[in-house]
Amino acid sequence: MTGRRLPLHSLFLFLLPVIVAWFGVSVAGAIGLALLMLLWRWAISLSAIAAPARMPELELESISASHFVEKVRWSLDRLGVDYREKPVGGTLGAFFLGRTVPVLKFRSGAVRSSIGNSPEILRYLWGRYAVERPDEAEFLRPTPERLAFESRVDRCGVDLQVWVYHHLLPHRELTLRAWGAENPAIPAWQRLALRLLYPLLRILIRRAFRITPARHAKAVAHVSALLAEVEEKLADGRQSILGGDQVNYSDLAFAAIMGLWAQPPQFGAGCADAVRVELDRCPPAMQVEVRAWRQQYPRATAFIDRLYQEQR
Ligand SMILES: N[C@@H](CCC(=O)N[C@@H](CS)C(=O)NCC(=O)O)C(=O)O
Repeated sequence: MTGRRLPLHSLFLFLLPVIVAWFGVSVAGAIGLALLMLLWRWAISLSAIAAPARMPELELESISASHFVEKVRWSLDRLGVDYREKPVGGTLGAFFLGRTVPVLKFRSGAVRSSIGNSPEILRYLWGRYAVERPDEAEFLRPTPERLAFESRVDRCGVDLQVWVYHHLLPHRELTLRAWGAENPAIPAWQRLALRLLYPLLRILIRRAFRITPARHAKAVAHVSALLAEVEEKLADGRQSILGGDQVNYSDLAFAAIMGLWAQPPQFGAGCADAVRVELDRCPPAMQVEVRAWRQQYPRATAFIDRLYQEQR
């Protein structure tokens, strides 16, 4: 649990060649400096054991607008556990650190551990809280049917990333807003980096998601197929998509992932307001597709809206 001690060390590591060149340090001096850096690093490891940095018990690394984050955030809120959310600028983590969000960090003994990937995070929460808080955690109970449904919902989550970028990427200001460039909760240097790097990030996103008109059409078809299936299931008046009257995590996952296009006002429970792009500001073709989904799948859409209104 090194806290802020490691970033400072890393900064000096990058500066070291500049210092050596600037001051014309000799070979022996450069070796001495390298040894000092190693000693410093060792001291950080020892200090983390002797005096761990103060950290919240649970920390959720997020991108405020992310529907995968919302799936986990909603589950944490429903569990009623204390956690701190740490939002970062959209795409920066993926392209510069090689990781996606959500990431849940937590204290485990003397060290700090982390889990990425929303399904694994939910399994961790179930494993950890099922005994400690059985009533609150019951909604997280995994069953083969729920797990299978969740992975289909998650695949649609990827389709919705293709869908949203297909529509938003040509619009710089809208995309930047969604990434957090206007979100005061995100460090100013990240907001600036988003603005400066936008042309590069746009190319990288296009490549990463292989965004083409054909891929967009496929994404719409996949999302529509899942909505149609849920529409049919809900026809018998059930309260939970897979049956029964008790909402479980797979219902929340469905509503959170679909929340990317349905945009219920409660999405994010206040954490995503500064990145929201209201429907009437969205490109017309995007508005048409949202309205078509609402019209064609009224039960599924009402389910998302109601779950957000009543349970978020
Ligand atoms: N399978 C992952 C998908 C996570 C994912 O794709 N997250 C997106 C945000 S929605 C992300 O981190 N993108 C990279 C970035 O924007 O830095 C999960 O379920 O957590």
